[in-house]
Amino acid sequence: MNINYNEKIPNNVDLSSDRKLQRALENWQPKFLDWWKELGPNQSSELNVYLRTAISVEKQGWAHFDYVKMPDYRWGIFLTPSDPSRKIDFGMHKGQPVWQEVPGEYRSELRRLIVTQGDTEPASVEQQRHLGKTCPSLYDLRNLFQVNVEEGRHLWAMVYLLQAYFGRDGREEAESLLERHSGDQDKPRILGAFNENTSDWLSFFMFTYFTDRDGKFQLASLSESAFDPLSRSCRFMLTEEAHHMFVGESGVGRIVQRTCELMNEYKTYDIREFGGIDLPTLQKYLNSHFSISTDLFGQEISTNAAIYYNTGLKGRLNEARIVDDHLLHDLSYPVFQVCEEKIVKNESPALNAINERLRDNYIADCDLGIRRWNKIIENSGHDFRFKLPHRAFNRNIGHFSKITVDPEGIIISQQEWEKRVNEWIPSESDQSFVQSLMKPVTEPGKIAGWIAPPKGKINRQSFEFEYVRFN
Ligand code: BYC
Repeated sequence: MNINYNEKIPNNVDLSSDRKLQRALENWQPKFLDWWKELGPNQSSELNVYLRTAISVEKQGWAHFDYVKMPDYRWGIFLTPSDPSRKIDFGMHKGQPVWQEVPGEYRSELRRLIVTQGDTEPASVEQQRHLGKTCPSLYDLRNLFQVNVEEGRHLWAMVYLLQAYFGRDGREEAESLLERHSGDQDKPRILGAFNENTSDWLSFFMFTYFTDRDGKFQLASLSESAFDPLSRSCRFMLTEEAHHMFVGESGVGRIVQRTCELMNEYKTYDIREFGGIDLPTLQKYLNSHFSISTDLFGQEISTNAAIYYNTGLKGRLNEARIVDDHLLHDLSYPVFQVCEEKIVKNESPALNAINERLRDNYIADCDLGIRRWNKIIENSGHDFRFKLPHRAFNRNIGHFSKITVDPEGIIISQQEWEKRVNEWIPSESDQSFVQSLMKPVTEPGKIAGWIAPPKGKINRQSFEFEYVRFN
């Protein structure tokens, strides 16, 4: 079904045929807009931004680019086309047709998964709301806003599921998604990483590289769900998510590029006084964002995850491509654990290790970008190399939250940690230095001194294009 843009809420779910649901969503819409105006990008309502809007769910040509004032962005509900022959690929219902309704016995687990996913979307918009004031270029400002409106749309995707399939509870949850706020003392966002500050653009690029990548892996697992509307929502969200990770990878890559240029120009690693971010500081930001995002995969051994898998609610990455029985009752999986003051790999029941397996997939994917950033350094003639810290480093969730570990994975005392932590994660002075570079550049074709201009284009528009108009 095509997307209908004549309705108040653009959609490809035939919303007009369900008046009750349509009314419920139209009732939620002004609340969403109030939230956007209050906690979305600061002072952005009057800006004309060159944004892409989804106009179809087909792989080719799904997006349309034009200037839009963000409060007028057409947030809508888009699911990938349904496949009537789709069967459940894993768990106790393997081989049965997927569900078009929520089975009563799984209602609360499914709602919890959808609420957790939904909660992260507006949280990230809240975290990034002040960044517009210090954009390094119009190109970057536009990318920030693109990410923000699409996170807003991802919230719509989850709110649609809650309102369409969970009745009154779903409507209440949809309200709560706008009532919890990132960093709020009384009503914080659900997952740790979404209560952290994203106060500078280096943090934004690291966040879109590492934390949005958790989004990619979680959405991919949820897209395996036996609950077909959730699966189809997540599949389309993944299409948009790719751009967010591109923003992260290319953003960090451009900083590394500029850092190397300054190192070559001034023949020193210590380029802070020349307005660049030195490589050791970048490594500290990387350590911090990687470890916070690694927490987002939950406990290494998780009965929740086992239940989600066994009941068909949440699968593994690319479930159908994995060669095993897709039941996992008799299989094991290697899990890092603490044993006699050392971190070792132990075989654990595979069903309980679902979170850890996804974390492994994630870490391998994170490493690919690190290699590309290292290539930039290598091509500039320098020996420094970035490295992902050990998965046990700086953790707040799971086995490793109880111990202190250096980036190499060696267990150290709390005292040693406190002595050395500033070598590994950004100290207050590192953060103030990075913050001191954050001065807005809003002239088309101009860029801040700590980041290189992009090589690529947005919809064939070059870097010089006026991506955001201020009048
Ligand atoms: N922070 O058995 P466990 C995205 C809690 S990002 C705080 O491991 P489970 C995006 C847990 O709630 C993707 N608490 O739990 C990115 C549980 O509490 P209870 C978001 C945490 O449920 C950028 C207890 O610890 N989507 O899309 O198996 C921009 C036991 O843990 C945390 C999803 O996450 C934490 N990090 O695993 C915008 C997918 N971790 O029951 C968007 C949906 C665990 O003891 N969520 N706890 O009170 C899930 O699949 C699961 O909820 C999790 C946690 C994998 C997150």
